[in-house]
Amino acid sequence: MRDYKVVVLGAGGVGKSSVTVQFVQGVYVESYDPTIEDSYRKQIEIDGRACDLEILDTAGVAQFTAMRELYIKSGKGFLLVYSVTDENSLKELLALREQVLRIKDSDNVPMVLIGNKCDLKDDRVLSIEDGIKVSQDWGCVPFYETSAMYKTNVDEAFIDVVRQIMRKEAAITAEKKQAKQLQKQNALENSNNAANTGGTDKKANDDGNFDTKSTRTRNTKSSQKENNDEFGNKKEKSINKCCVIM
Ligand SMILES: Nc1nc2c(ncn2[C@@H]2O[C@H](COP(=O)(O)OP(=O)(O)OP(=O)(O)O)[C@@H](O)[C@H]2O)c(=O)[nH]1
Ligand SMILES: [Mg+2]
Repeated sequence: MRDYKVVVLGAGGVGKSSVTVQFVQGVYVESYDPTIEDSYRKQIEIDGRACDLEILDTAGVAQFTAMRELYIKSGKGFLLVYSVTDENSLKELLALREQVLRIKDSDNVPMVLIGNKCDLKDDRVLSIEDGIKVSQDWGCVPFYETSAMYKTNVDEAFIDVVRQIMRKEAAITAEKKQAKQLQKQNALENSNNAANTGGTDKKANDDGNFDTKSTRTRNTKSSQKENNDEFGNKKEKSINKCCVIM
């Protein structure tokens, strides 16, 4: 079973704990008890794959946020939560996202944007469009309006971020596999090349016209030709070949 570490971030009181507890335990917490740090585990099957989720519910209130950097370092995916009833909570997320990207040193971090408390119609100060705009500014980060109270879009948001982590891991694995294959192919070509060079040398010997230098020069040239792209630029493979021959 694969481990997926998801971190829930956002300003104080936006509903991070309520959303998390609704997802993990299926209950709604009415009371407000500011979080210092809570960790949850949930096993879930996503796309036929068993996943072990570790969810870190972080503090939003300023006096408890000292550990944020550590949480971000350890997280693989992030739920960035604001409340549709609190304009400042969305503004705070902009800085939080910057912090995530900086610490992860990447623009490609599994992430969802959540506008929580969408059931509070009378208290709403941020529209769906406000959320969509931010999601677009962030390069079309998936955006969900949620209600922890009614469990609206809660599962969907968590599953989305886990899927993003899965996709990212699959892409990294595929890249590694491709690099390995390329390495193997290069090694094979190099050894073939070395064998060819030996063969030509032997023929030259048979003809009684032994000239290692000219044979090598000829091989190098032909290697260079076949290893140049259509614009005459050297392909990386040719560098390896030349290294072996020379
Ligand atoms: N109506 C409504 N109230 C919500 C919703 N989500 C959370 N609340 C309420 O908002 C208050 C704060 O929720 P929490 O989940 O504790 O907020 P938090 O983001 O974890 O707060 P910190 O831990 O201090 O950062 C609680 O009283 C919740 O019951 C929601 O979707 N709808
Ligand atoms: Mg909390």
